[in-house]
Amino acid sequence: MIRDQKALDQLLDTLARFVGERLIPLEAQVAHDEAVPDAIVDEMRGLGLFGLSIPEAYGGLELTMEEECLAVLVLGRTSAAFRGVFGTNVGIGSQGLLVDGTEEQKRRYLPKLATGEIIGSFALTEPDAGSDAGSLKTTAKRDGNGYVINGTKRFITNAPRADLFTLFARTNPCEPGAKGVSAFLVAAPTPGLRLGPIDRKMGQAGTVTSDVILEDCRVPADALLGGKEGLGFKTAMKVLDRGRLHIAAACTGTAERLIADALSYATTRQQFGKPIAEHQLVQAMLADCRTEAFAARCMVLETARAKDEGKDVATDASCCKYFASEMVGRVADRALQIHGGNGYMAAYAVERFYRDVRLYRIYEGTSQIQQLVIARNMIRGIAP
Ligand code: COS
Repeated sequence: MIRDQKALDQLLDTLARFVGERLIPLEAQVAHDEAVPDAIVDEMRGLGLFGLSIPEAYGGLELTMEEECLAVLVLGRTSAAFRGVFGTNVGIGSQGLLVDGTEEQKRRYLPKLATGEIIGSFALTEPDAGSDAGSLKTTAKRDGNGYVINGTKRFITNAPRADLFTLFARTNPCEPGAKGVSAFLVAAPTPGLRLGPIDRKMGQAGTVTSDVILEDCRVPADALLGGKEGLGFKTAMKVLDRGRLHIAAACTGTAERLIADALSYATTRQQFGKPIAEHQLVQAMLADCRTEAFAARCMVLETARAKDEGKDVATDASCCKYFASEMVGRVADRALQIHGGNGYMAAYAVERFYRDVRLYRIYEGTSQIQQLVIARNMIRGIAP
């Protein structure tokens, strides 16, 4: 749903200029330094990027899902490292609070998340609980007027920058599955919470992840999200439904960037006496990229509109995440192929994007988990 086309066009225009003039020129530096410059983070704050999805009542821009996806399509046209800075505040680091938090919890944290004064992070995954999120082992034991949390969370995006974790732990040891899980709002620093070293990764240099280790970490009772035990798994699933749509938009934006780079290369690079874009086998690769990215764009925007209408989009969000993340992998592969030997060289952005996009098929639910969700919902008759 688009509330005000003119205001949205202005925002998208500003974002496109920010991406083109400020972020793309810094991509190689950010990959080398593995850090986004502070000045750029300040500019992101000024543009309201941390609060894209947070309601205006809490200081955010309150974009609808369709508007957010359109913004992310633009932001996806540059390195994931940039979106990584504010992405958790827009998505998994704020949405649990937004969908299931108490009014008091929302008022305490959302305004600061919206301005980027604090960074939110989502701590679900563990060393032995990845796709099987309901099997997590971290415990939160009721103790007097609070809880004591013990366990290790793994690959936690933005943990080294985070001031607030939406953290999932088992409050009912007798219930080994999803029903025994609760969500907590854990501030950092808190005694008993420490971070592992920053993970070394294949790509996405400049996005930071690490373990979050909890050793007798005591939190007050009002850190329990929504004030009720046993609802944490459902909160996580609702957050991921939305996150999957956001990621699908990011994948599609990145595919569109890669297509632009491949087209520009193909129309200038000469072989056999003419630009390689005039060779039909190169044209086939360009056409396949365009067709698939267009399909993903249509899927994402239609699903976003359905979500804005209040429809249950769990199945279609998984379809979008599954298709768009696999699609951008194929597009990156073809874009690299079009660049030939140059595509394998670090001097060309496609080499970096090829590594960066590999993660999209894994995080916020692997392709196999998306297939499982889609098929399960079809069998249960929840999805047509
Ligand atoms: N929205 C709301 N509730 C949901 C839901 C959704 N999208 N999906 C499931 N639930 C509810 C179910 O309705 C069920 O509730 P009841 O017990 O009241 O019936 C409960 O949650 C448990 O669901 P289910 O039985 O389907 O859970 P499973 O343990 O079988 O796991 C999958 C389901 C595999 C889908 C889940 O574990 C998953 O998404 N795993 C991937 C996790 C992931 O994406 N990790 C990435 C890291 S986070 S960045």
